[in-house]
Amino acid sequence: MPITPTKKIWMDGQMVDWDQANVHVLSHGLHYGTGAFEGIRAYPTSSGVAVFRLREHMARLLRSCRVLMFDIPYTLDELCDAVTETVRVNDVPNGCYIRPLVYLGYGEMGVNPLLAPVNVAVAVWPWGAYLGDEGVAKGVRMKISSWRRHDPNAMPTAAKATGHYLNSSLAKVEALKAGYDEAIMLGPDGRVSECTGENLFVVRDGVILTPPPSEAGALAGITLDSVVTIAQDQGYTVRFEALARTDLYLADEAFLTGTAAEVVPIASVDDRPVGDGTPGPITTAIKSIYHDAVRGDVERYRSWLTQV
Ligand code: PPE
Repeated sequence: MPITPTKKIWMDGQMVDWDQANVHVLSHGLHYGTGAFEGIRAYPTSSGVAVFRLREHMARLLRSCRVLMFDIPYTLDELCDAVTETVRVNDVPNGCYIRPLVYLGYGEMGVNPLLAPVNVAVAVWPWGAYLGDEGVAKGVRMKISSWRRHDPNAMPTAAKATGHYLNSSLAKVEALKAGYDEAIMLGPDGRVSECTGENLFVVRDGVILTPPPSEAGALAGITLDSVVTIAQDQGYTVRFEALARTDLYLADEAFLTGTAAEVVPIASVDDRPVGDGTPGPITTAIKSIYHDAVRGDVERYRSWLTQV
């Protein structure tokens, strides 16, 4: 998806012009995937642009750094301020996607990361529906990937590390080349893990099920957490449960969640329609409440928003 440039990118405490936000080609992260990042969205609300669950995202970034042993020179408050400041200076009244990135920079080569400088950047740009407007409206066609998700003892899946996404890219390309919209990956144990950039839910007999992220080697999604709260507040039962491939084929409803993707119905898995192949009632209800919550239109969830 093409990037629409904005004005400034926050780099190590400085606001740098978009076109000047460069790094050296021998930066450590470029060679070894030594980075950690976040994906956040800011939305237009009746009282101006607001960032959705900012603190939770930046806390997860710090947890990623802890797992990867990156000595990040900023506090949680400083990182949150860097985000709100970047959103503010870029003047994005319709909201934006926000990409905080911690990466090992220039000065050291070799896989030992401990001596490489730790750099931090925050960029924002307007980003539309990650899986397309039609996918959001009608549901996306999913394929179970031949690529397995990481074994948590090979890659620390609790960290949102840049290097992890080579696996996602392989699965995404396989799915797209085969004519699908997105891939579902099974974990090393053969149970359902997650998608290339989203968590996954199914609905069966009115109960909402999703794999427990740490056991499934999936990212503990913040959208997942928001959706679980919304669903429980609506009176639905939500269970964290291991899912087999056939649970996807036999689901009454299924949907994806992620910051970039938001809440997206699944129309089919491996060419088997989910339910009747159109978005089901529980998916539609949750998608609609999420849509309103991120825009500040649900009083109960106002505390999820940080005004910039
Ligand atoms: N799993 C993966 C692998 C993942 O990358 C994401 C977010 C999620 C689950 C959902 O997490 P959360 O956003 O906290 O609900 N993927 C981000 C990156 C997408 C990209 O292509 O870049 C995102 O949605 O921002």
